Amino acid sequence: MASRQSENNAQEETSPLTTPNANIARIIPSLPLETRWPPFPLRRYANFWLPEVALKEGVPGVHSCFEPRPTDVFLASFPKSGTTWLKALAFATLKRSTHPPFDDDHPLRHCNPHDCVRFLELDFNQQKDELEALPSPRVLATHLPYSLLPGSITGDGERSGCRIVYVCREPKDVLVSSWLFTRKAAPACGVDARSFTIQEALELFCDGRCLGGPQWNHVLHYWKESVRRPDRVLFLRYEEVLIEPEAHVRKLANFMGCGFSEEEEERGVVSAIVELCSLGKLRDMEVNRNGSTLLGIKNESFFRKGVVGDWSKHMTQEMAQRLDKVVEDALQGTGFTFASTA
Ligand code: PAP
Repeated sequence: MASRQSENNAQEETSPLTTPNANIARIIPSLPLETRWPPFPLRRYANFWLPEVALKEGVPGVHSCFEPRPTDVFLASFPKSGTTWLKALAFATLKRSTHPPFDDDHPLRHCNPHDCVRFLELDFNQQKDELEALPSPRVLATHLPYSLLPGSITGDGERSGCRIVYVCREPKDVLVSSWLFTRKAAPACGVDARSFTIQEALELFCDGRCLGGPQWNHVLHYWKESVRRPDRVLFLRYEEVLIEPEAHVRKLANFMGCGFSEEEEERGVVSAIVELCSLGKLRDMEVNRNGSTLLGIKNESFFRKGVVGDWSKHMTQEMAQRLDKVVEDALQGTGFTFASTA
């Protein structure tokens, strides 16, 4: 029990961590292993449970070879918190002069958002040249915890770091979305996860033993940085973006240094971006109905209900209270809460 409390303790997790380096790969076999959340084996490194494959290749590659540009924008999130949506909104906003949202051949009409905005740590070594060839300003994404991003991105010494946009979501909805996604997507990785129950997922999630977990520590560290450096880290809440998408697109644009002009406002560019990136529109596109992207996972798996509170259809009140209590205990004294302040 003592070790679990220590694993979940938010104060401990957000203290400065040693910088990972290209040697992570060598110590992987000695790191704690978790194989119960399909489909990937996870290893506990620097207080977070991460896919073994990302630790072997992506993270060392990012730390040793990735060269951020001052104009880069990074979209960060814990998995199943609104990443796909944020990718679409940020890409459509930042690239609107080249790709106006009204265009019939807008990239989001024939590519999945995960193909428009790549994950940095996924196959970094394979996509290095591709990422380097992207025109500035680039928009890239990551599920890595803040403490595992290279200092060249977060800012160290003389460097002020890149802009980071983080999207967070209420833990019970994240858990249910992750669990359903796992069952649906695992077969693409050759794993049958039909017998993976919500009870098993809950236990693992409460212990932080899921991809990127503990979820609340992932969120907390980005939130703290957004309070410390609001000009560099923008913290968004999925639930609030759902309520006021246009206001959030304007906020996103201002933060990325490409605020909307009056003329654009008059032409309805903001609402066109929101419409283009809406769940209904994206889900209906041919590429998202029949295509596949990341690791061969079907694009349709990234678009489900996109609502607040769907956890209640899959979890009992007792299960919900258990997770709420774990999160409440872990966040005690941090000043952060998942309750929306809007
Ligand atoms: P990822 O981390 O694997 O990329 P991510 O996009 O963060 O996944 O999460 C998927 C969730 O975002 C799904 O939530 P649900 O399971 O509760 O329904 C998905 O439906 C939702 N989502 C995807 N696209 C949109 C969108 N355009 N608008 C609102 N929600 C969306």
